[in-house]
Amino acid sequence: MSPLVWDLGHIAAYEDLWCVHRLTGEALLREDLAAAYDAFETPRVVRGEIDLLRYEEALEYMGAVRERTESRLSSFGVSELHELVVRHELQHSETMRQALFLGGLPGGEPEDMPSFPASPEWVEIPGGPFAMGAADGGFAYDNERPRHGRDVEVFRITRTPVTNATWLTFTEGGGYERREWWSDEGWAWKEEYDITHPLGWAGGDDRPVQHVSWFEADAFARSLGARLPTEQEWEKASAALEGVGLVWEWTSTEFDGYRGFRAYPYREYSEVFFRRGYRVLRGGSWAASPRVATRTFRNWDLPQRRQIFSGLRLVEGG
Ligand code: AVJ
Ligand code: FE
Repeated sequence: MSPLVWDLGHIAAYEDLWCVHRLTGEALLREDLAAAYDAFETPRVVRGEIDLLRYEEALEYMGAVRERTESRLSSFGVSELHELVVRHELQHSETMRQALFLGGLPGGEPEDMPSFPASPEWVEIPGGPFAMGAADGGFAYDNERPRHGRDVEVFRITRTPVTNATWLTFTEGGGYERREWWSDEGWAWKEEYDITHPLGWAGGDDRPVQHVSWFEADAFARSLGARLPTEQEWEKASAALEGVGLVWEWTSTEFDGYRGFRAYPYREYSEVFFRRGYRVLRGGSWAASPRVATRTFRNWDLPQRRQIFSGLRLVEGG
């Protein structure tokens, strides 16, 4: 993860870049900070080793940027770029909560979560075509467009997320020892890092499991003769599901652009992550804003990641 102060400076730099520099053509407020707070020029591994603004300085920088943004609104109006920047900040608040979780600090765990049954109800989703992706009009990320037709076979999906209690059955039933339930890559990862349980347990038995990797989620599903949903199945079923938006839900789909994808407003938001082994997560989490996590929103992460607030639900058939 990044040091928390990096996120603060990055949120400010991103806002200045899009809400002032790109919108009006003016120079950045702090050109000297641009490289340090650019996610690609300064990747995570080095963020802890370079000079960063101290906490108070970062807040001051952020305040100055916000004033600049506001003062340009009267002549330039509110644009899609502003919405991009609002959602960017909201996404980074979730990233910061992941760091808080890893550090065992307040704010890294949900205050409360609803309860769900250990034996979930299965909902049948009829096969046939449906429109996938964000409709025209309104803000959506580039990777949610273009909206396009997809066909899925009939399948059954659990109405509610997998709970801690159900995960415990897997753990106690040899889930982390039964080779046949794991993919080759998943097994190698589990062995190398000696993984024997989720990275965290929040709430009681009947709360959604979180902090499981894609590798674990995939093995868990196989242990029950089920599988993870594809992202098109998830999106088609989404209106029939309960408990969406509590934990991100792993899908079996590798992150890629929809046919006809066009990068907007910059390639590094999504395109550079396509076909690089990232898996799509859907829904949202207790730490995510519903303004970001819509039913067409696509999150992605590597299959070994588990500091994220990630759980799953199951699918059969299809
Ligand atoms: C969509 C959560 C994968 O954190 O890498 C933040 C969001 N993009 N700044 C990420 C994002 C640029 C992105 N995820
Ligand atoms: Fe960012």
